[in-house]
Amino acid sequence: MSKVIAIGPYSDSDAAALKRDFDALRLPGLAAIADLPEDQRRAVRAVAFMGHDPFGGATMDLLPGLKAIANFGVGYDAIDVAAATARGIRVTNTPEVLNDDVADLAVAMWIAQARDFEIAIRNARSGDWGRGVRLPLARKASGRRVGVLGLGRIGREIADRLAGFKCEIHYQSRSRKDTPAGWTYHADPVDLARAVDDLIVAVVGGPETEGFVSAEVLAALGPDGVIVNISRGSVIDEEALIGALQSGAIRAAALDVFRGEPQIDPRLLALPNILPLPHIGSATVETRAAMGALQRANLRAILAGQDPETPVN
Ligand code: 8YV
Repeated sequence: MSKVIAIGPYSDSDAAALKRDFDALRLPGLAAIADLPEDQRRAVRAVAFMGHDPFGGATMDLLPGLKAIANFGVGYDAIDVAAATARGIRVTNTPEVLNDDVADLAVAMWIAQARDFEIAIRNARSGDWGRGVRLPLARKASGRRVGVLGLGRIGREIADRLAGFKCEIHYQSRSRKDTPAGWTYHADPVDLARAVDDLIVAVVGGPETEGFVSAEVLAALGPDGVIVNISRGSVIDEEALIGALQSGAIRAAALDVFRGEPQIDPRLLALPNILPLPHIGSATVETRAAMGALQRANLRAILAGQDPETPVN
């Protein structure tokens, strides 16, 4: 009987490694746990979890021998960590190994919106260029004043890249960070938005940051502002964002994450001034392989009674 359950859309190689290393039982989702025979549920010691469906105490209670939830991803807002801790369950995540990919994507999205990639690609692909259809001029990206909301591991990588684009860097974090000279700290997100041209959201998801990017923050960003979100959909008040994009209160948005994803609010998709992506921040062969290896190292450690490499609790 399998001691490990694997849940999520793993790559073929990660799925094969979970099977090879742990004889993991693959399930389509958390809901399928309830359908397992009781002796199988009792045998489970660890869940290799990938995804964003809420993993709460009631699900944990279906697995009375559970010792570990090894999350495939740095963000673990889907997992009720307090409920896990109360049950003696270790939670782990996969930090650091995805920083480059997520930061690369954030900067790419920011440039894509400054330079109006979507309109330009359509112009070339459709043959409009050949027919002499002229494009409106885009905006310059280098040298803009950019605010990074959340200067954690990924936020810092984004800011370092933006510094290479000669941007003026502003950031908001719970506390002032040790940064290169000239980076400006703002305690309040509205103050941050007021001080910059564009805003990149890199703060962790979860209840503490729910709706952090409010209508007030968007208004403070202003009609030339672009907002980029590579964090979690929950961080932005999506109703306020839709209103701001419709009214022109901000210029554009580039979003890799959404409330209720993988469904996207049709009102957002109807807007010409958003660049939507299907949560691909860490989705490269190299990074997903590193995330999978770290997830399995954490599982191996906990099942052997040792401390995991990257514990959450
Ligand atoms: C997901 C992510 O892990 O790391 C995170 O927090 O959001 C992503 O890298 C990935 O989408 C798999 O669920």
